Amino acid sequence: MFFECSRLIDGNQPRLSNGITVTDVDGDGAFELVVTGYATNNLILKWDGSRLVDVAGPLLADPSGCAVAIAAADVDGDGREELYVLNSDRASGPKEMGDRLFACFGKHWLDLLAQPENAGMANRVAGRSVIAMDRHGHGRYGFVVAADGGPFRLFELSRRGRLEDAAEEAGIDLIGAGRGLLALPFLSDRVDLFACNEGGPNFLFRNLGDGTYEEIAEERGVADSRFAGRAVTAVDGPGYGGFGLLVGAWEGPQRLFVQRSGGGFVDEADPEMSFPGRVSSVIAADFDNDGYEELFFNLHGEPNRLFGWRDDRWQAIDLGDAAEPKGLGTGAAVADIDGDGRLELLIAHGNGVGGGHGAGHGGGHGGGSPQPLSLYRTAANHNGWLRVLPLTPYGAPARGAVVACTANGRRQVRSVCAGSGYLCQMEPVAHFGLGSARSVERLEVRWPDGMTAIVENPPIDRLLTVPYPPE
Ligand SMILES: [Ca+2]
Ligand SMILES: [Ca+2]
Ligand SMILES: [Ca+2]
Ligand SMILES: [Ca+2]
Repeated sequence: MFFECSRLIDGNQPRLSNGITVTDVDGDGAFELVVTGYATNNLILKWDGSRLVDVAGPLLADPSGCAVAIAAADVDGDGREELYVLNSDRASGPKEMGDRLFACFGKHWLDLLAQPENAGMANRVAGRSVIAMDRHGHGRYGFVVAADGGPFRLFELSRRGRLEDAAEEAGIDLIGAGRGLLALPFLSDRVDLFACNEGGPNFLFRNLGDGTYEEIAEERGVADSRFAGRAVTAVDGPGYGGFGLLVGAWEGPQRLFVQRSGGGFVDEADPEMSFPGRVSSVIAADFDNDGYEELFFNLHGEPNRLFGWRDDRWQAIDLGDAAEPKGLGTGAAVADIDGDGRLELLIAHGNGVGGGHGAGHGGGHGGGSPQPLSLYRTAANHNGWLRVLPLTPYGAPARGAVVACTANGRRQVRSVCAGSGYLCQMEPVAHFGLGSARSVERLEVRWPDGMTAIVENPPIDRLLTVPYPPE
């Protein structure tokens, strides 16, 4: 499936890389790839038409940081996405180094967590994941931080412009060994939250409609109490009654939780898919634009795995160059970097404290096994495609929105990524492969507040931006 094109990354040195996000850092309307570094600099990789070039300035590069996870979202409603960088200089429990919440004012970035008015908000518990969550659906996002050995945090901006922790008010302030997070409307018509815990039951938080949550993992069949859950993404499988959950485990069985009528989940991973391995991240995306998502498992020190929907079932398919049997995968993300309508795959590697290593064995500064990033593309084909970018009322990417695309009578559903896999966030675009279809009958966009917009017969083979509907 994949051909390596890592040579397109300028100055691609061995390093300890972890999480990745895809966001418009410089405000020019095009997305950059932001790659965190553990005791090394964060990268902001910008496509210059032929290569990915690092454009990070000193503040965002933050070379002294121990960055593990990253997420982007518009916290203050100015239409630009802020960046939350989770630092962990310990594997679990109390940590020394605080996190960063970078915000841009004009052309000037600053760390909101370093401002005097936010003193006391610093996160001093080690963690692994951060994602964006618009729990009220009003277009002003919070960041959920999954702690390891402390309660989950939810950083939001108050009306007075100060950061506050709304986790207790929202009812998500539980203590676990937090790993992968996923936030989208997959249980209710508002943004729900799934959280993997390594070595303990997962959390499934259903939005009660008012931005508060009830935890129902056990009753819905996804608690999986002794499970080594690490990474999670949403899957649109043929015939599924709603989004399925693909959960990758660190040295445990992989799960494909499919939602049944009534709301319960059933694990449908067959023995080949569930085979244990050191899974560090998972991605569901239609890489070949045939109209069906592939399921990608990024493993740490073992060959990666890829499953495609072939002959009415999930089958292991050949990864090509992206098998990388010696890759110490940490995070991975997809984006259409060159704008040709086919997704590229970027894989981060390394072995820092919060990355691929198992719980509790942190090396701290200077350890680990540095490796360069790797970038993959797929072969050109004649399949059609349509990419949809819904915007919030403020003009930022509407992460957590859901887009349905009907072509040739078949309906596909994607969510706009607010955070998934592990440590990562994908591009905030609903990407649809169309196979041999040459037209789309209908697009339906549903924002996190329940607002919907219908687009009949949209043009295909392009990126379609869908603004929030006017009053
Ligand atoms: Ca940009
Ligand atoms: Ca903003
Ligand atoms: Ca496909
Ligand atoms: Ca591409």
